[in-house]
Amino acid sequence: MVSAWEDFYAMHPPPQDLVQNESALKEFTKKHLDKGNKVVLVTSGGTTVPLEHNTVRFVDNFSAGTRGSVSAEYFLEHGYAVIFMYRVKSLEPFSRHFIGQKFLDLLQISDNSNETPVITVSPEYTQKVAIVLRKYKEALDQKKLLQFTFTTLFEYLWLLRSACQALAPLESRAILYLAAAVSDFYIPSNEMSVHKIHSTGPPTISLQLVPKILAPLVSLWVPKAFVVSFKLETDESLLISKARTALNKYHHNLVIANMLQTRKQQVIIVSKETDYILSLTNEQLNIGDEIEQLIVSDIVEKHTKFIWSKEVN
Ligand code: PAZ
Repeated sequence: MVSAWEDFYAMHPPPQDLVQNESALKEFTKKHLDKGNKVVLVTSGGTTVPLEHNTVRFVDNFSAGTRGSVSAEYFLEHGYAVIFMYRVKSLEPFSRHFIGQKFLDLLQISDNSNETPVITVSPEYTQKVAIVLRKYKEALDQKKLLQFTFTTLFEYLWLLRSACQALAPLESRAILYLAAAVSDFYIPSNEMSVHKIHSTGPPTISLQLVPKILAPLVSLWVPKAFVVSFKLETDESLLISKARTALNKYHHNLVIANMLQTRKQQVIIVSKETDYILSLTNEQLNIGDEIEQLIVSDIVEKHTKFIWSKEVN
C-alpha cells in the first residue's frame, strides 16, 4: 500500500529549481563529510498553503524566523556547517541584525555638493557591525553556510526531502533542527481553484491533513541522524503531552516545546527520559541575551554524546 506521504509527493510536482538545489546540497554535504565536520539542517519560518494555483490568497503559518536564524549563528559558533532552509523574506542569520529602518540608522552620509556623497557606518555602531560582519565573512570563507528558500508547503516538503537525502551519508554527524512552522492542513493540487476565487459569495474551502513527514524522515530518510523537532502551542496544559506524543510516535531524539507568548524567554527540552526548562530572566532578555544560545549549547552537548554512543556501538 502506498503511504500518505508517498501519495502527497506523487500528487505535487517538485519546484523547478529542485535539481539545481540538490546538486548544491550534495556538494556541500560531501565537502563537510570529507572534512569530518558536523552539519546541521536548520528549517525556519512559516510555510504557506495556496488557495489558488495562480496564487492571490494563501493561508500562512506564524513564524518570523527568529528561532532559526539566531540558532544558525550559534551552530556556526560551535563549528557546525549549516544548511539554512528558510521562508522567503523571513529572518536570515547575520542580516537579521540590520533589518528595516535599523539598517538606515546605522549609516551616516556626508554631503559635499561637488563630490559623490560618502556613506559610512556611524562610529557608535562600528563595533557591532564589525563583530557581525566578521562572523558572516568567516562562515562564507569557510563555506560553512548554505541557504535555500521556500514559500509554500509543497516547496518546503520537497526541499526537506532532498536535504535529508544529501545529509544521510553524514549519519550521526548530522542534526536536523526543524524550527519551521509547517502547515498542518492544505488544499490538494487537484482541488485547488486555478484562478482567483470569486468573491460573489462566501467560499467553501475544504482542507486536508498534511501527512506527518517526521515519520519517513526519522525511519527512512535520515535514520542515523540526530533529529530535533519543535512544538508550538498556545494552551500550556497541552504543551508537554503533545511533545511527548510526538516523541513516542516518531522516535526521534528531542522535542523543543514552546508557547507562542513566551517563546523568546522559555522553552522546554523534552526527551524520552526527561523534560526541563531553559529560560532567560527578564534582565537577561532586556540586555539582549538570546535563548537560542542556551538551546544550541544544550543540543550540541547532547549531539556530541550521541555521536560517541554511535561510535562505541
Ligand atoms: O520564528 P519565530 O522565532 O518567530 O518562532 C519560532 C517558532 C515558534 C515557530 C518555533 O520555535 C516552533 O515552535 N516551530 C514549530 C512550530 C510548530 O509546532 O509547527
